[in-house]
Amino acid sequence: MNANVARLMNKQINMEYFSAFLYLAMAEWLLQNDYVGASHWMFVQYREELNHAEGIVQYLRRVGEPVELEVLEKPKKDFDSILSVFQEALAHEELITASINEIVTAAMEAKDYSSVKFLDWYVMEQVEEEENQKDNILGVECAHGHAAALMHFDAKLGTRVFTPEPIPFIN
Ligand code: OFO
Repeated sequence: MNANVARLMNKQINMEYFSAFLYLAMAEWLLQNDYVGASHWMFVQYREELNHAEGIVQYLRRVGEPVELEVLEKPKKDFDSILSVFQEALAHEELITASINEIVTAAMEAKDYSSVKFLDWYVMEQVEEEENQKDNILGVECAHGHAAALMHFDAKLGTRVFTPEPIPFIN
């Protein structure tokens, strides 16, 4: 594998594990602030991120490229409101999208077409990731600070079910 592509893939593993840590920290803040449903939603997201990280780990193992694990940054634990949690989650997902796009560009430049194909799933997953956070922001905004409406939205978030997503060629 091209050295730059391998470096970016390994960096992405770290970013996906950091996403998991960040969402676990958000889930904890939400729980401590009585948003039980939203906390559950974020906990499901935490588990999804572990799956994303593992997908890249498994891909590197299959192509014989060494996996290099780095120290994880400490996620923040305090947030201003449930709205700011989802806004920060969206900003984080936009960062992840840019990072995935950077690997695809590097893989294309290196004519590493199997990596380009593998990353297809991640490219489309990012559309969903950003969409989810936008929906969450809208859900909170539509409640206009009314406790009953917010509780209703929180209950809806509590129905999210974790289903491990099959990552092509890996799961
Ligand atoms: Fe792994 O997609 Fe979110 O961060």
